[in-house]
Amino acid sequence: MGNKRLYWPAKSNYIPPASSTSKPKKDFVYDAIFIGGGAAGRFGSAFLRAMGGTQFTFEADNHLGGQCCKHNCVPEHFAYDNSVYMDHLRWFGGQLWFPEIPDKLDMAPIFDVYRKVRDTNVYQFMTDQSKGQLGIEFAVYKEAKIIDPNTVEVDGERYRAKNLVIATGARPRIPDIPGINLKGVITHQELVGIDYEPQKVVVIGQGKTSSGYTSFFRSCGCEVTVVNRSPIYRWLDDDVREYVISNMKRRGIKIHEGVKIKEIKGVEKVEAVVFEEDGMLKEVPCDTVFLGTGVVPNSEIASPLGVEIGPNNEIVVNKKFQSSIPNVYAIGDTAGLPYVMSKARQSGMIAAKNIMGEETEMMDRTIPEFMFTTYEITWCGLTEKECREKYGDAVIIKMPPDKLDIGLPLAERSMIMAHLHPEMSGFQKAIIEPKSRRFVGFWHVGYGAKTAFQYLPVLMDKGLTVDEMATFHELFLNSEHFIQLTRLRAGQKNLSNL
Ligand code: COM
Repeated sequence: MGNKRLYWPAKSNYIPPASSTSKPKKDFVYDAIFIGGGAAGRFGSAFLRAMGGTQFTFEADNHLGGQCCKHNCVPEHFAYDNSVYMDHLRWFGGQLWFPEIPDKLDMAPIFDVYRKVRDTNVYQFMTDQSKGQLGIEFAVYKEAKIIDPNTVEVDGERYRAKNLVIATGARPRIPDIPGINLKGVITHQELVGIDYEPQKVVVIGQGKTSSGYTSFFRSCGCEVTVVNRSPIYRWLDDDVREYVISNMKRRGIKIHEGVKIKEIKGVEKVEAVVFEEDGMLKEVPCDTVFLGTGVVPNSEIASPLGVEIGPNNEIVVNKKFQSSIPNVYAIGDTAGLPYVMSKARQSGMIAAKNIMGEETEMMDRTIPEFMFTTYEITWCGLTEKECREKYGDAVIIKMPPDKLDIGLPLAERSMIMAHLHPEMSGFQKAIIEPKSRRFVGFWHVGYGAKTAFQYLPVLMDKGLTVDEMATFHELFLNSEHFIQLTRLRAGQKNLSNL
């Protein structure tokens, strides 16, 4: 897989109290043994217990809750929140009542604070909730080895179950580039342990996680250069993409797309990234290279079983999350795309239901997504282009309208920007299939709309029309303006753009 080095995940100082964990039973056949107690394994274990099943969960790390609280979602959001404050202070400094801030702000203390809180709060919560409220039986610091589809071995002892559930997550994909092992080449997992102050950062790859960190580095005042093999953010609607990228450039992030990385240069520590662009060799000096090159599922644990493994190293599963051996399930990132929390947790639930005899498949619901730049970008459903390709037409409701640098959308967190830098207050777009008058896509760039996107796709899947949305109640002034804008058009027999 091109992984020439191990990854170095951040360490924590948390020590789980012995009373919170259990001893697995040797002369017993569990309904399921879960290997891995991250989001997928923890939710699967909890659901199975809620249904009256017996389980035991072996976790190799020192806590339940997985990578999310350690070096994935929580620090990503923590960095993003810091980034928004710093970014806003930069743009507002010296205006209204805002103080000026220095050009360079240190990020090491930001992560020091994060680690301290993580070690005291998050792990303890995961342990207490899992044991006390959910009744999950688990042990930590336990590496499990699979012997056969009903048996695992831990610390030299064998334990049996009717079903095995593999929930071992994924790791960063490390590309095969000369110089990849130099000091200063890091992934988001190592960033949270950073002990020096990056000044010049090159970000290789722009995934949905590295995008937020890219903006974070810039908000801290680093020189930031993005290099990517193909055009970045290809999954976004064209208008949204243009808005997002132009704002990244405006904030001083340099972007090189369509490049071939040749080398990461340095003696002991990284000094520059060399790449080819338009047939020319270019070199960007840096002290940090941040890898945003995707993830690889941790499926190796299943190799003694000979289950089918897919092209990205994932365990191939059906919609019940059964592998090619029916009583061996794989859930969460181990089962491949999509690498999102909702799939991780739902896959645990679905595996548990099937194990307990309730035949269930993952529903084909539209999955909402989000990513950070300095904005929160949320979306569900089709792009405008996809709608036109699929239905031959599209009606668009967007704010601000074309060619208007107006201070709208206007709501919490975009209010001051809308008054001081109106063209940067955000962008949103709803996509309607005009014949049926149904929404087929929603897009939002700004702040505070993420929660709505947990429910919008469900409404959309149920056939939400403009006429129905026009009857919804907005909480004015609201982050996403979809309700009020729709109401302005719903009276039209033949819908037109707004
Ligand atoms: C979230 C971890 S930090 S879990 O999904 O609640 O286990």
